[in-house]
Amino acid sequence: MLPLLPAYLENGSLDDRVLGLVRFGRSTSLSEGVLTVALPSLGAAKTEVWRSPVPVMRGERSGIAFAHNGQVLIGAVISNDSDIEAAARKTYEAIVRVARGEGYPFLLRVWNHVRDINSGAGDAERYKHFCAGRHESLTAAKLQNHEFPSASAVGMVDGELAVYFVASRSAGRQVENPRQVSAYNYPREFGLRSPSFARATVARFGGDEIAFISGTASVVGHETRHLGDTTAQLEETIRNLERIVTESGATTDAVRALKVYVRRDAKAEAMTSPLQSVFPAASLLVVESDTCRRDLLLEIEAIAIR
Ligand code: 3EB
Repeated sequence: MLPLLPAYLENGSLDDRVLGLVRFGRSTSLSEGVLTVALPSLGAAKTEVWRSPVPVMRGERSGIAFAHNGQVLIGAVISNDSDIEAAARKTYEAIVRVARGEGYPFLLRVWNHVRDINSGAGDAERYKHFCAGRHESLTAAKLQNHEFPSASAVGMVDGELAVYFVASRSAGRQVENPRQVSAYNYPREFGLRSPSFARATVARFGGDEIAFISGTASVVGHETRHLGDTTAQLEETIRNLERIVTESGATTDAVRALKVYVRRDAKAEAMTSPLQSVFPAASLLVVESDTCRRDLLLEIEAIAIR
């Protein structure tokens, strides 16, 4: 069995063993099952490909393009609604409906891309509206805090909302980071509705255990650390990653994929070698994007396998 891991490639195309294919570019679209998100890649890798060990079944329902293989379903959806709260609400309603309808009711991992994620002041920030819409749909679908999927939520420069996700036939195990307040318990200053995600989810497929580590940043407790200092934020983020990897039952050697989101003015080249020395087996995808807090200069997600 191939483990459920993404490959970060220069290019790629769909065939009958591809569960999901995402391109990182300058515009946002969903066409013929291929999602393109407006997050320019800063390296050679521009495509995320999820291969299946067995042929997949492909479909489309409620605006979601998906493929499944008997174990997992990977779906992609975009919304062109400029009301980001409504876009998030409808998108998450559709995700839950399709995941359950196709027989993959457990959301393991969700990637969220929000245009101009930091625009708007205070509670009017687009990210906070996104959080409100997501929260409303997930709680309407009867998900408890400890059932939220792992996630990332970052900015993009075109479109309104683009989301892709991995859902499973059997439940994953949610893992939190003791160095950090659980996002769903963030205090009121971070918005009327807390961000609905787990720090990690661990799933078992055949003999493999896969840990999906959420977008991780320089947050300790609930506070951003090291304002304006990219190097120190990277170091703090690595400490958070090491801890959540350990809490997930994996090791730093078992981290196989890292996606790095960096703000325009952060130095992306300086991140590669510290990351490769801590996570020697990881392949890297580096993209330019905003993060969900103005003061976070970078966010890093990971996938580990055992
Ligand atoms: C943080 O630790 C950084 O809203 O889905 C990371 C991962 C972050 C996911 C989300 C937000 C999300 O709070 C931000």
